[in-house]
Amino acid sequence: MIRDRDLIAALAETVRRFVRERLMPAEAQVEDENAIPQGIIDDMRSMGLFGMSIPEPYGGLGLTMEEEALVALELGYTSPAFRSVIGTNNGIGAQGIILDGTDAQKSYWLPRMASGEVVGSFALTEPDVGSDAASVKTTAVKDGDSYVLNGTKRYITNAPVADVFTVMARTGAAGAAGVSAFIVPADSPGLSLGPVDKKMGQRGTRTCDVMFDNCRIPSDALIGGREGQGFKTAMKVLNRGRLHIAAVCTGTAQRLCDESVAFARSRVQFGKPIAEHQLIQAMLADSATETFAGRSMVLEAARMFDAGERIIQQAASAKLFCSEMVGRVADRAVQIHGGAGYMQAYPVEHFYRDVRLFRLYEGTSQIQQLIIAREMLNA
Ligand code: COS
Repeated sequence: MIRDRDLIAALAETVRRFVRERLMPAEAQVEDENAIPQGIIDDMRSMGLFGMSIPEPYGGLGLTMEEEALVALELGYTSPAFRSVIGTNNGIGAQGIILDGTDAQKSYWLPRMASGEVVGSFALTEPDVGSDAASVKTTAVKDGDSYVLNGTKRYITNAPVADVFTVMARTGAAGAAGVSAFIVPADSPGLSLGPVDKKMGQRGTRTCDVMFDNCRIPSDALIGGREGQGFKTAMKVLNRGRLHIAAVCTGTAQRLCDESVAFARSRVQFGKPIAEHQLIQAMLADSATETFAGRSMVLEAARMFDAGERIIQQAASAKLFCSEMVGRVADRAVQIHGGAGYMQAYPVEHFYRDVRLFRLYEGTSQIQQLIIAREMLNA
């Protein structure tokens, strides 16, 4: 749902200009330094991007899912690390509080996240728990007015810069019903971070382990004030997150199409630009068609989300299709670039590595297939 077409068109246009004038020129620097320049983070803060999906009463822009998807399509056009700076505050780091938090939790944390003063992060995955998210082993044991957390979370996006974590931990028996979600400030005693992970791509986005060693937090840190709701909170957060990721994938696919067209026009072989060779045209056409399909799918699923429909299947389908699709588009982009595509001097080289993650996080492609089939069979 788009509430005010002119307003959202203006926001998307502002983000498009920011991406082209500010972010794209910094892509090589981010690759080299594995960090986002502080000036860019400050600009994102002043544009309100940290709070684009946080409701207006809490200081955010309160974008609907369709509006958020339109912005994510723009942000996807550049290195994914830039989007990750604000990704957790709008997505998995804040949505648990937005969806299921108490009024006090929302009033305290959301304005701080919306302004970018506080960076949020989402801690579900563990060394032995990934796809089987209901099996979290990190424990939270009630002790008077506190909970005491013990365990390790793994590959946690933005953990090295996070001020607060949404942590899924076990308060009850085995399975989904024994999982609760907590808001854990990064400076809680007993919380420590592992070394920054060395990854295949998405340089500039930092992940690391988060360890809890008798980490004591007040009992009002329990999201929603009710035990046993954490798995459902996490799943609802991921429904929305998967649509967002699908939009980012599609934005990246558009960038790869544009890079491919530009290269194909300028590269001359057999006496003419390779764009005039039909085998190159076939790859361009396939990539453009798939990108259009992704865009259509994301926006339709986002509209359904805004209409309050059950979109578990559609979110999983969009994530599955768009993450696999951008992998194919990146592969063709490298192919069209030929040897140049293997060189770091051309952006398609890092996008080829960057997009690999989209098929893994927020649920692998195989998990999306399981979710889609379950929804079909249980209907
Ligand atoms: N949206 C809303 N609610 C959901 C849901 C979803 N997508 N998926 C499950 N639930 C609810 C169920 O309705 C059920 O509620 P009831 O107890 O009231 O019936 C509850 O959560 C437990 O669900 P279920 O029994 O289906 O749990 P499973 O262990 O079978 O879930 C999957 C299996 C694969 C769906 C789940 O573990 C999953 O999504 N894994 C991937 C996790 C992931 O994306 N990890 C990446 C790390 S985060 S970057």
